[in-house]
Amino acid sequence: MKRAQEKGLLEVHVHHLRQWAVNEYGQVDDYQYGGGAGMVMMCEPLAKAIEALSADRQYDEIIYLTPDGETLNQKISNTLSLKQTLLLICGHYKGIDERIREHFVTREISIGDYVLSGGELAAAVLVDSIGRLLPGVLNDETSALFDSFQDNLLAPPVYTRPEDFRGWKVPAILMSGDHKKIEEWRHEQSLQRTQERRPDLPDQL
Ligand code: 6GU
Repeated sequence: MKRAQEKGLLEVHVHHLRQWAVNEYGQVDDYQYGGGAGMVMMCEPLAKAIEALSADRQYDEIIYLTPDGETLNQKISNTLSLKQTLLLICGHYKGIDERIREHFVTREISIGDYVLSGGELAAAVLVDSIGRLLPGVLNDETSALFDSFQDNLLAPPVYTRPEDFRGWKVPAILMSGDHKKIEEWRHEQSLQRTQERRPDLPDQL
């Protein structure tokens, strides 16, 4: 992602919510109505932040990173990689006031069924997974075309030198030079792997 930014393919701007705090103490959260443990991020700092940032850029999506959002997958990353400008909101504590979700947020994304202490790592994951799909970020060798999940298939096993390591040999087919057979073998391995490890993925054929 650093190289992508240096090449001008991607810009990431981080904004600190305390810039839009409600008082001189930098307050951006408060107790929740109805009682209960945990602080909630207040409407005013978030609304002001979103409005101030929207004056400089037209956002295609305003995404709130939250464990109760839609679980991130390759299809979502592919879709988001086609957008020009995204605003990612990282929550903390118990989350953000529901009214911000209703009136500003256009999409809510989780990175999996576990809880993080804040949305920042989730945002970093999302930026990486989108960023690597942008034209020019990956070279031919690392091309995203053959990634696991790109067709709802896991990637096949890979090998490099030596051909024999401690008596553990590389499958003979890979040494055959028969590219058509090799591609067939790889596809078969992908199918097998997907069936064994991820029978929950939508059908491949
Ligand atoms: Cl997006 N945020 C937090 N705090 N925890 C998470 C998450 C997001 N996705 C999975 N766990």
